[in-house]
Amino acid sequence: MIEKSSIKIEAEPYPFALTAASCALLILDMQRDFLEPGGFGEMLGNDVSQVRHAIEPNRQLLMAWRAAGLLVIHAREGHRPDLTDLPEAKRKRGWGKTSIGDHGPMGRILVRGEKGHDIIPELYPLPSEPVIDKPGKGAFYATDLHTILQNHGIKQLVITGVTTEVCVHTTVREANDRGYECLVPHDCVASYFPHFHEVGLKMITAQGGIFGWVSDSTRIRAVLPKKL
Ligand code: TIU
Repeated sequence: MIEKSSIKIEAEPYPFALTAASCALLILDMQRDFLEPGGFGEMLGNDVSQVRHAIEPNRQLLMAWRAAGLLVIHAREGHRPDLTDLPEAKRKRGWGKTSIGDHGPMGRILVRGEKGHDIIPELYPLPSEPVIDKPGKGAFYATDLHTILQNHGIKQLVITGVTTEVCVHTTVREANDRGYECLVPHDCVASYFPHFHEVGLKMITAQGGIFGWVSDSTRIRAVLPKKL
């Protein structure tokens, strides 16, 4: 049996009471399209090397989470090959030479089934781990994430991935409004813009934890239970 009582984790703005049995790890958009050259991140004019430092802390947290026998969920941002779920407003933005759906070195940009759309090998999902394919920034919008979490009795989320101020922030806000307690390990999220990363984290913890808590992955790993 997983321990039902809570374990305190040092966090901002105050300790997070982790209840392992009802806490899932949600890893957002650790896809080649955001972390490797030639994908969506670079198409938007970003330097993808800025976000790669989050890979190793995510890998260690993922291994610890799996070793504890707890629920892991992965999400990917992307669109149907026919692009029928791509709003024109999203397709047009970016003003680059290429758009979502165009061909790049890793296949069609941000399109499901393409190499660039898939999760990086370091964090590749196990067959038992649900993968949420989302057309937007938030992982709850137009997906079955909430249903899956409810079916597993999940009330808390440790949310990681890229980018801090875009998909992580949007998902933390969505989760908070649906009643989940959100903990964000600062070393497992990253942005192409370091100042947006810093202020994005401050926005989560301000006003007594308006959206949730921020801690680091070492502290979280230290309190995870051993395999059941
Ligand atoms: N552009 C940017 O910073 N992020 C995204 O478009 N998506 C995610 O954050 N996943």
